[in-house]
Amino acid sequence: MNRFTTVSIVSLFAVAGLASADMPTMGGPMKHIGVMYHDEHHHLHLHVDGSVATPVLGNGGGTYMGAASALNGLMHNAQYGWMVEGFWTPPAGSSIWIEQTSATPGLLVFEGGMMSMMGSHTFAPIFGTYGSDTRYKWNGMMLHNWYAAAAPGAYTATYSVYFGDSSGMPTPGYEASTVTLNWSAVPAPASLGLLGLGALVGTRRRR
Ligand SMILES: [Cu+2]
Repeated sequence: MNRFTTVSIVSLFAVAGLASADMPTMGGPMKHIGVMYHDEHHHLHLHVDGSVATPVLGNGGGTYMGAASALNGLMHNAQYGWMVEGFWTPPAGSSIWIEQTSATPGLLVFEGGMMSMMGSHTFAPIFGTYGSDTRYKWNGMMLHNWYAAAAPGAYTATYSVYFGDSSGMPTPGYEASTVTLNWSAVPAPASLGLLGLGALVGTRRRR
């Protein structure tokens, strides 16, 4: 075994080690859904940041440890984040609820959180994923959930945001607001890393 072959094997192990210890990445800059409440009109207002392009469900083939393993083998993205805008609180006795009213079949959602607190992300299935409740009681902290899909294509999900009691029953007298989010799922060229490594081995051997 010559010196160059040894180097190649070491780098192969290094690459494999990094892949398994990886945390999933957002996939791009944050794209916030601003949630405002106009008390004088008793209605919630939603605004999606239009300055960030449609998120891409990508990075397929990643292998993650622990709770994040929910994303293993799936294209995924966490750019969309629910964010309270302005200073307001829900009406007395009410919470903010987010209900997924429709979505493209095959779109999966897992519970995230703030991107700066990855350890707090549960990756529990939400919004109807794997039979979970389509409604989610939101505590008002920035919430970047993980969207995932196994098949390429265009995906959408529509949400109704409203004030409700502890069981999710809408609070009378307050209007809900709806928003539709979009993604495109584009499979990553999974073999690229290995091809790159192969080229590296070839280069070293030729010397
Ligand atoms: Cu954010």
